[in-house]
Amino acid sequence: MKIYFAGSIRGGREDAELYYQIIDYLKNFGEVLTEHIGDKTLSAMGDDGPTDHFIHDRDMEWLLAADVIVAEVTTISMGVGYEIGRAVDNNKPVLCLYRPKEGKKLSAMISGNKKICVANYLAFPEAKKILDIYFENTDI
Ligand code: 6IA
Repeated sequence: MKIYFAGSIRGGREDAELYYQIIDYLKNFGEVLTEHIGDKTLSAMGDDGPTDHFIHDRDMEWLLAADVIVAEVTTISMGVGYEIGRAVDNNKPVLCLYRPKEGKKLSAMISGNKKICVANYLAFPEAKKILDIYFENTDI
């Protein structure tokens, strides 16, 4: 199974360590196409390499090749929101992992979309359980 993991880059890298852990765990279920999202050396500038056109086209190719999209959506990221929208448009199953915070609410465009599965959690151990249940019960 091909898994596209989406997480904030230019939206902020404060959860980079968590992305790394989730990606590592996702490898139990299939091939993760986007391992670089968990690269702790990657800064919020996220442009230390290819051009933006290259990044967009390559990521879209991976997204369209993926069987499932798993997104960590706590850190607000325009790119992650865009990827989720494109995934839904292309009938890909989408699981969003979200850590609720006092005074913050997930975008209604994500939580209000019936085609998107949103799971709230507090920390990585709980995210692992969510992934176990999701991949056990989802017919992908
Ligand atoms: O708006 P954001 O930058 O936060 O969007 C993050 C999302 O867009 C991620 O889920 C990625 O799939 C995608 N994305 C944005 N920038 C990059 C990127 N930058 N590389 C790969 N995917 C990206 C260059 C880093 C590279 C040199 C390792």
